[in-house]
Amino acid sequence: MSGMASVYRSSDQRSCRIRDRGERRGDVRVRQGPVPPGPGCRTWERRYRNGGSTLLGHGDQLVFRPVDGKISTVVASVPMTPPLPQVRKLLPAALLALTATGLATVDASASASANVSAHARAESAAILRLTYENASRTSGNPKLGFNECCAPRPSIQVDDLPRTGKYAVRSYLNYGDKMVAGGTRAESHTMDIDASHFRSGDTVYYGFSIYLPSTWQSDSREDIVFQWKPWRDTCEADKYPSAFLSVQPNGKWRLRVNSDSKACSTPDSVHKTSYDLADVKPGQWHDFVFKYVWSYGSQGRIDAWYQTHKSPGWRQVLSATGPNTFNDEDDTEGYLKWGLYKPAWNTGPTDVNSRTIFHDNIAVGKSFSEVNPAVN
Ligand SMILES: [Ca+2]
Ligand SMILES: [Ca+2]
Repeated sequence: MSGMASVYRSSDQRSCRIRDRGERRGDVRVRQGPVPPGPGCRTWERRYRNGGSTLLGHGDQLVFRPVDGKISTVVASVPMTPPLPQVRKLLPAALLALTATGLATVDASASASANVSAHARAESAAILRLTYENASRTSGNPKLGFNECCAPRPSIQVDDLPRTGKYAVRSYLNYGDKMVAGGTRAESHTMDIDASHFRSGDTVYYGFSIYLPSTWQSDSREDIVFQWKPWRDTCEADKYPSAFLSVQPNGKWRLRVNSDSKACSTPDSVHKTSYDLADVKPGQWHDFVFKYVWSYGSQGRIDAWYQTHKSPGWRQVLSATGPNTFNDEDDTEGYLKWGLYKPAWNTGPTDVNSRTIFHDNIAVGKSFSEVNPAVN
């Protein structure tokens, strides 16, 4: 197993940071430090707990691997050309595509980068929009990540059953699949897509559409199909998602919201709230739009709208105020995951032994129209 981390300068220009890209307890986690004299973060040196060290530049990608299941070793650092601009989060989609093209040395082919640019021009001003219309499970975004098991059997692949256009992404999970990132899952994630990250204080719209096959059977335990997941703070052993959408045994779409005003969250300190949003309808695309005012305090708010492709007509299904995320350190943010996560299968069987689900038109933006999953 390997992971990724990024080195960058803080928004106040006064510190350098490396962000943890791992989910496992003990994955490398390097704290921020002051900007050194001279070239600043470019010559910032950090020592890891195993005694290793490396020189890293601003925006460099850092590849690491766990040793003995808990301590990481730097195995390579990959300079980026050009370095990422500080204001990446504010760049329009077209410029984001150019930034992604600059990452081609990491994991993107030239053709994939070209597709990113084409998509950015053709589509809305959304911060992120994944339509899968280039017939790739990355939707042309080389920084999209996957938590999956069981090669060569594909867990996550593009499929010609779309909400709009020609393609969507299909996630498949089987009881007995080897656990990945601490659970039984087949999920796409945006850990390395900084523009999609969120934290307390942000106001963000999210849109996506989910299709359940007509053969979908009710199960005794939930299926988690979309997550808003923050990284851990240094003082935290593990962490719940801030929110996740699930299919419940009672046939409802349920949003679970977890929040904590304490800086160092423990399982006992987290406040949990659940909202049933709508009925689950196999054989239909379910369109969702969420507006989050992310806050670990009373300013938090979640509005949600819903429709199906067979019964178009948006209706608001949630208007909830109050805390909806965690009190985290300045450089701790959250990312998105979608697909299938079946926590019950970590420990035993349930009433079903396999699951297939489809997602399309996953978007992050500043307005309903930017993220509307019913339009291409
Ligand atoms: Ca599509
Ligand atoms: Ca925290």
